[in-house]
Amino acid sequence: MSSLYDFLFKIVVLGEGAVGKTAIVTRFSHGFFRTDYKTTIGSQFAVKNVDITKSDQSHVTVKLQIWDVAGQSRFQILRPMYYRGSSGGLLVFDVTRRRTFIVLEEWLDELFKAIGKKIPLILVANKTDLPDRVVEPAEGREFADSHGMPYLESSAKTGEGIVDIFGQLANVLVKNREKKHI
Ligand code: G3D
Ligand code: MG
Repeated sequence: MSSLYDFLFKIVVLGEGAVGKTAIVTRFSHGFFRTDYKTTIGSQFAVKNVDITKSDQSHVTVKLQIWDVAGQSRFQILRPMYYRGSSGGLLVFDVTRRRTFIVLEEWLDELFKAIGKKIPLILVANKTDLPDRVVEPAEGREFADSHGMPYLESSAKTGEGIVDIFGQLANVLVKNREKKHI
């Protein structure tokens, strides 16, 4: 094949400030966790290829353009611009801060208003390495079920769950795209 990838998708990473959006994207795209990066200003994106094995056992390469959007309210006015054209996303909360879980609905609204349709999302419960967890898996799963999205847990610090999150999202996006072309 002449191209370096079979599919290209823009995905957005949403959630309150400090839930770990930048840490998740950095861990996935560069393979490390660092604590000295600056708070995301506005938005930035990373690019990474993911290999998917389809149900017929064929392989495809999916290029993900991952937009890490600033969660702080002062960036609210800018965010819709970054959401446009996205095919899917990650909705992230911090299991040690209940507030970040309670506001998930607002993030869904903001995204939906900006792009005018539903797109595949994965609910990501991050910071599972920390001992002071307050949001239980059952609560996360219930929210995810009620919105028809998968629920996955992660720690950007240890790397647990990170590759799986992007792999699952890429899989769903490829399936969706192929359905449209039948
Ligand atoms: P954001 O992009 O959603 O705003 P960041 O969040 O990725 O900037 O992360 C916010 C803080 O949480 C950072 O700490 C980061 O190191 C920490 N963090 C992110 N993910 C995890 C995780 O899975 N486990 C733990 N223990 N910490 C995490 P600092 O102290 O640098 O502000
Ligand atoms: Mg950030």
